Amino acid sequence: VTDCLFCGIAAGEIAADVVRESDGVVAFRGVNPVAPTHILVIPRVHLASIQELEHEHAELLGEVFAVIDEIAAEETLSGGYRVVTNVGSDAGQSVHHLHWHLLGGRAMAWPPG
Ligand code: DGP
Repeated sequence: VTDCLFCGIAAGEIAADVVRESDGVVAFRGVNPVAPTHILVIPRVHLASIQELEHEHAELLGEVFAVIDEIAAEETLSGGYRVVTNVGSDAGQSVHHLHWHLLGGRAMAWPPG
């Protein structure tokens, strides 16, 4: 989608610190990390948020979580980690291309702010 930052990163048109890529997904380090490991996992296809997921995306979702698992092992997040996806303004979603935050490397508070 034109003017979508994460479509630009997925296409390689906008620079990012990409840590993993596959047919369906791209993972890269976010700017302004809020944890020692803060990686964003996105589908290449433009979806605004999980609200736009359909049954046809089942395989893609499997890929997303397989990639998260692989990155968590690579980043040696053996103490655990958190996976978050923000939807809409109450959750503070600022980029409207579906993404999961993989956060780790420090203890997390609960409930989240
Ligand atoms: P959210 O608030 O859930 O929509 O998260 C947006 C994430 O995107 C946040 O972790 C910061 C990251 N981000 C925003 N702009 C850029 C950018 O230009 N490059 C990279 N690598 N990450 C970005």
